[in-house]
Amino acid sequence: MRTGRKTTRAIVRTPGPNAEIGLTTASLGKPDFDKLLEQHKAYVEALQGLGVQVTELPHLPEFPDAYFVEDVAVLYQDTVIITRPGAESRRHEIDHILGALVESPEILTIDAPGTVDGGDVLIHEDTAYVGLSERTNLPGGHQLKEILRDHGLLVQMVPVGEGLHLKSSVNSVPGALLIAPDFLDHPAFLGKSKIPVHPDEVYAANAVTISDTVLFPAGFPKTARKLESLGIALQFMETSEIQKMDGGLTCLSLRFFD
Ligand code: CIR
Repeated sequence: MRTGRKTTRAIVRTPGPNAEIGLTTASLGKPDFDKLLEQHKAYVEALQGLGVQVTELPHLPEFPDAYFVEDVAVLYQDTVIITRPGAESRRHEIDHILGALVESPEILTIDAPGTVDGGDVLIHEDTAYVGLSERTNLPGGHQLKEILRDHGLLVQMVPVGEGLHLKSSVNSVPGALLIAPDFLDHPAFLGKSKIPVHPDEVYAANAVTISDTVLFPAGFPKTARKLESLGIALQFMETSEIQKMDGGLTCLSLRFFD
C-alpha cells in the first residue's frame, strides 16, 4: 500500500550512558546501555535501508532524554517549529537542535507559557492532531494551532489522558490511523480510516511510517498480523530498552518528507 509521502531525511541523536537517569513512568527497570545503543543503531540502519539520509547528532551529557529528538521540533513542509518541551529537565534540549535545522526556510517557536512536545503532534492527511497532555498545554496547543492552520492544515485538539504523548497511542500508517482502543471513538478522528491495535498490545500503536514501510515494534503479533493482512509492509524493531524510558519508534527521529 502506498502513502505517497516519501521520507527523505531524518535527524537522530545517539543515546548516552546517562540514558538511565532520563524521565520515565515505566516500571520496567533500567535500560541496558549496550542494548539501547544496539536498538538505536538498528533503527538508524532501518531508516538508511529505506533510503533516508540520516544526520546523527552526538549524545548530550547534560540531557539524558535528548535522543528522543522528535519532542524538540515539529516539521511541516519547509517550516520548522521549535517546541518548548513540557518537562523542565528537557527544556534546553532545543538549544542543541537548532544547528541541525538552521537551513530550513522558516523557523518558528512556541513561546512561554506554552509548552509543546513533538510527540503530541501527529500530521495525517490534511489534519494536524495536537495532543493536550502533561507535556503539551493549552497555550502551547493554541500557538501550534495558529501556525499549522496558517499553513493550510485542519487542526484538532485531542486530550491525551493516559499515556505520555498522543503518538504513544495514535500514528499514521499507509491509508489509515493506527489507533489505541481508548481513542477510537474520539470525535477528532471521526470519518478517518482507523486500524485499532489489539487491546493487549497498546504499545504497538507507537509505530512509524517511513515512505511505504512501517517500522513496527517486535512482540505484538496480533496487531502485526492485522496490518499485514491489509497489505501494509512492516519492518520489526526491538524496542525493549526504549520502552523502559517511555519511548517508542516515533520519538527517535525528526523526519522530512518530499
Ligand atoms: C520523556 O519522558 O520525555 C522521555 N523519557 C521519553 C520521551 C518519548 N518521546 C516521545 O514519545 N515522543
